[in-house]
Amino acid sequence: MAATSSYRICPLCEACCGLEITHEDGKVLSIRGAAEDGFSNGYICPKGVSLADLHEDPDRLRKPLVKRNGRFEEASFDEAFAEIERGLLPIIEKHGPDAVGTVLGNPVAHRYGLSLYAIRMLRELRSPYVFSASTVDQMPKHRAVGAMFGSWLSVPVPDITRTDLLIVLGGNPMASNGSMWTVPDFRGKARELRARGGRLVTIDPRRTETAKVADEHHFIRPGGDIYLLLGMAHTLFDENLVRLGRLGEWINGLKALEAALKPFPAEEMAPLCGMEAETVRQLARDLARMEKAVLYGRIGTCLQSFATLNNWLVDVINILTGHLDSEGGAMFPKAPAFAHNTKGKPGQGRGVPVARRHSRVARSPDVMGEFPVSTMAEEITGAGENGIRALFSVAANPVLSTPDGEKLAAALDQLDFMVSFDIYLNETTRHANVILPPPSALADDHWDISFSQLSWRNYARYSEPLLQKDPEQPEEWEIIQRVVALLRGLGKDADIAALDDEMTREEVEKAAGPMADQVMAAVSAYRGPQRLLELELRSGPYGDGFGANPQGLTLAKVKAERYGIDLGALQPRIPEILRTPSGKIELAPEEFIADLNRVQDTLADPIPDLVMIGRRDVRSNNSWMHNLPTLAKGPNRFKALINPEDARRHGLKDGDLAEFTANGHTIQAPVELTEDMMRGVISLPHGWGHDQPGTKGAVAARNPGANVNRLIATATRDPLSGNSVLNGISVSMRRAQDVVTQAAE
Ligand SMILES: Nc1nc2c(c(=O)[nH]1)N[C@H]1C(S)=C(S)[C@@H](COP(=O)(O)OP(=O)(O)OC[C@H]3O[C@@H](n4cnc5c(=O)[nH]c(N)nc54)[C@H](O)[C@@H]3O)O[C@H]1N2
Ligand SMILES: Nc1nc2c(c(=O)[nH]1)N[C@H]1C(S)=C(S)[C@@H](COP(=O)(O)OP(=O)(O)OC[C@H]3O[C@@H](n4cnc5c(=O)[nH]c(N)nc54)[C@H](O)[C@@H]3O)O[C@H]1N2
Ligand code: SF4
Ligand SMILES: [Mo]
Repeated sequence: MAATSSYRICPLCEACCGLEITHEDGKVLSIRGAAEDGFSNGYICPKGVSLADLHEDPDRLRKPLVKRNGRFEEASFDEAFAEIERGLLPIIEKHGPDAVGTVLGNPVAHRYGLSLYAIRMLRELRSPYVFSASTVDQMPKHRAVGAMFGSWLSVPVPDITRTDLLIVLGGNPMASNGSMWTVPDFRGKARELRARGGRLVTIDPRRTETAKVADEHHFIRPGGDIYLLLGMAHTLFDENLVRLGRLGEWINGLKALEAALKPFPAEEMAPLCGMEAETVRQLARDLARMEKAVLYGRIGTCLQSFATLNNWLVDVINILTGHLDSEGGAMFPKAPAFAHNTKGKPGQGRGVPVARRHSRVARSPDVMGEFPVSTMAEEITGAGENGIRALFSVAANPVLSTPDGEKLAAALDQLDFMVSFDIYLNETTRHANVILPPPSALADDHWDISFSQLSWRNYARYSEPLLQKDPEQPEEWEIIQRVVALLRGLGKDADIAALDDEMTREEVEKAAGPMADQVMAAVSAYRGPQRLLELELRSGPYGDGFGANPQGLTLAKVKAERYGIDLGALQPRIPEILRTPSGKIELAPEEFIADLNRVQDTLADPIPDLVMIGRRDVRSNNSWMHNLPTLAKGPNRFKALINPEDARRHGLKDGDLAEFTANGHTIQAPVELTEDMMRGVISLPHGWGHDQPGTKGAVAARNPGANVNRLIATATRDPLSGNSVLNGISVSMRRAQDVVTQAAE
């Protein structure tokens, strides 16, 4: 076969770049950014290039693993499903579905088949014990926008190509490529912003890669964002800068907000966030003064105790300065498929449910249908007879990604049965009884199920499978559908195509009522996740309405355009997007106002001597891409960045190995001295610690790093969202006794 060039949307991070991949006989020859893709304009990062490594990685699982007598053995899918039937079903029969927990990891959001069928599995299982990476990440954002706009995913994103001022708080898009904001080629867009006279400002305890391409950078004390944001919001009222504009008539709670902000003037807040009062006020004035400006907060604002309040206040400030839902401000994307905020009656809804249930041990409320992932270990070991006895881990590595990995690993060992849907035998899946691997990502088709709802521009893009999968190997959705069949008691040999037909039909009946037959007939060309996508596209906001609007989108039309269909720049969506019971933006939700009391209680707290925060690197991705040679080469990335003054105080020199202690655990990391760090702050990346016995990752094991999450206790959360506090952790630091200076390669 001659070399072919195929278009492929990168499934690795939120930027969703379009790639051009040449391949021949199942081998990847080259990967580059697709220049003609108007969404990502040819952008690609080193991780995108490493898709070839991922495809070839000899350690990536091709066959299921089944644990027998404590050892993993390769097995056929048939044997693996038989093992699940034998090991899992009796547990459910005896203890009910509540005995089964599920933990979903980050790649679930990046693979639409996995995402849609994992949801189907959760519905079938009917256990409330669902956990995910969202509660060590963006849950505070969902909690905030849910209360304000009535839908978990109505997240406004910066309209970067039209703004004149972008303030980035606690995000580093130059390394992360953007998050809760799909913005491929942030660097290029930031450059254009500055070229047209606009300004980029960063606020971060580290002078980051993004700070280095910005006009202005301010250090902020970790966890200090709440004081900064309160001081800014206070300033807007204090200096009479509030301009609601068009949104005025869609707002509830302005007076309550103003009253609640009274105790938080910039002068009192500034020392608590480590900034000057004048800077806090000036930032508020700059936003208020500019016609097109936007404040964007990301993970730095989420991994702290007042995370929901931070995320609320970011949008509050955008609203008070007239920048929400307006050109060049923070705008709501309108996705062509799967968006809750394009369904139902426009402008009003039921809002979002919270605290319908509470976890058994910590009594932590559910948010977005989940309990905090930091409660998972105690829900296994501490809930007695009623605890979790079996677990599904779906593309998740919580032993490295969630607080106190050691405690969680011990809890996983106490499970009666565990099934992992995963591509690696790693720190988490090594605890499983069965691991079920999907085919290579390059053998899968792709639609951005989550990120089309967070995009800098509205677009419909789809990519076909690029390589043929092994015919013996089921697709990932088929693997999950077969587990669903097991849960239904249909046995491992069930006809899953028929079951998929039946379940899809049930879903269509709910949405289309008496039209169900017609709708099912209209989408009969497809099956599996493609059929669900076709249904969503055609019934979506740009869809053909199954014929009612012949100009509208169908999957066939999207497929016919190699680089997708441009649906235009972001447009104002208020009031249409609102799904609150009042039909208004709730500016001052009661629970948020009440949580301000907790802020007042902290005003006199002492400031810790040394705290740890996280960091991302362009050549790394959470915990699972450390086994790919193209990314692993170059200097060691697992190192602690510290300010030279802190190093001096602790007798450390550049390159020394230091010990960091907290939560009863100690880890070691080499230190790098840099003025880029704020004093009193140490930056260490998460996702390392590949030295566990019984894992399979030869490249990763050569440079294992250590698991920073061992230093973090499970109990510290933002009470409103259940999100873990992972940054601003007080640690002690000293020089390691036996210094093994690791020369950087
Ligand atoms: N201290 C600290 N901790 C953090 C963070 C931090 O900033 N600081 N960040 C947090 C954040 S934002 C996140 S999102 C979490 C991530 O937390 P997790 O989602 O638990 O961790 P990942 O490292 O993304 O692990 C993904 C897993 O999916 C598997 N996988 C990859 N692709 C596929 C696939 O196509 N199918 C299947 N079935 N499996 C696949 C990988 O092998 C791996 O086991 O970590 C969090 N942890
Ligand atoms: N290359 C690469 N890209 C990734 C990932 C990856 O691991 N590697 N992970 C992906 C995932 S899962 C996510 S969620 C996104 C995250 O995307 P981003 O939010 O952009 O993530 P970070 O690069 O960790 O940037 C967070 C910044 O917050 C700062 N910070 C820490 N504590 C505080 C604080 O208390 N206040 C303030 N204001 N700032 C603070 C940190 O110094 C850091 O610069 O990235 C995604 N993209
Ligand atoms: S920025 Fe993200 S989506 Fe783009 S190539 Fe890199 S990993 Fe893939
Ligand atoms: Mo994340």
